[in-house]
Amino acid sequence: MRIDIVTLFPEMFAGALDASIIGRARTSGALTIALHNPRDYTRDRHRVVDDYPFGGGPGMVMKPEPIFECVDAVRAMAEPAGRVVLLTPQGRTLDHGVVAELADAERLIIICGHYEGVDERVREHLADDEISIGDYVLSGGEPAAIVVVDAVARHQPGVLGSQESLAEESHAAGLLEYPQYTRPAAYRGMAVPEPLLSGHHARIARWRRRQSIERTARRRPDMIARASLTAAEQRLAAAAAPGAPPDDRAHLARVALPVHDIDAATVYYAALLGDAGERVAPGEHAFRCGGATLACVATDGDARRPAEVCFAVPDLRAAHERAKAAGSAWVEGRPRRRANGERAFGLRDPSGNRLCFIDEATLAP
Ligand code: 6GU
Repeated sequence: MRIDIVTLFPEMFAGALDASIIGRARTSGALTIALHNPRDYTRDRHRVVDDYPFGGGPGMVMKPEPIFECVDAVRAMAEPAGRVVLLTPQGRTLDHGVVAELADAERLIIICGHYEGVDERVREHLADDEISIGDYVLSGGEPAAIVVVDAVARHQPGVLGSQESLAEESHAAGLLEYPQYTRPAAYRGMAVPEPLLSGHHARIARWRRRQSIERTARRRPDMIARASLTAAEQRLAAAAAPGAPPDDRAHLARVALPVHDIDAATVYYAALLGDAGERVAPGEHAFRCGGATLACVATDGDARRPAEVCFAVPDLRAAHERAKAAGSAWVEGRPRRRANGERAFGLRDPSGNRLCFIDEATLAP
């Protein structure tokens, strides 16, 4: 990709375009950048690039001729003609989608606005696009050009390693990045979260996904609304949203009642509760009761099958530790994934009643 930058202050780009990823992209040839000064395209002795606004008012306006002539000359320097982007606080706001769109072009010609503005004829008859990098005013388009070039360079093939591109994908998916840590594992009493040290890939991935969702829900509720989340993830996001009550306790999620005849039980409980419920599996009919579910489960001829009380918890590991320490009659060795996708473990209370704990992020809908 080739990017031509039209600027009255090319010296502002020294360094910014030479180091790190942009520098690497230029060295590798993935990106070509050239700077052009409209002042070099003036024809008067004083090389004037700005003038007073017609109609009066504060500040100066960038004259049209040096910009038009500069862009004409720049266009002729290479193929294709390129898309002309005017950087101005009045443009559409840069975001991941706009960056991806710009990055698709083979060539961009970026004009940096200055002073109180640019003659309207540049906007109307020269620019194909107008872009702003946020709702605040910069003294000129140069810092914005660096932002645009950096963001666009990251999309060029071969510029990022596969590791680096993960951040891109995360933002494209509409979520903020999860927290990152490196050694040492403990520094000034600040510990790295335990799941990251576990070496257990699935557990690490779960922890990171959850951190991304919670962080996005807390900081960028606008992004969460557009992200694609499972029902369980939506509950996580809702719990983390600003203003949601803090809650790390166990919730009663489901009571599973054994029934001899699932169809007769469905008719009975539908009449009893005034609700048709939902057949969630051939042998299971669920009734929503507030935040919890009453599940009628066919015994399949096992007359002694006991009822089961299930709790949803944010931290299944902590619940497992508590279950072992509390004096349970029996605790399943470790949490497992069940047929319905829930991560859970079973246990029995000292009286032999069947209980289970479910990771709330995996709770079946
Ligand atoms: Cl592109 N230019 C200027 N001058 N100010 C801005 C901007 C651009 N984007 C946000 N503020």
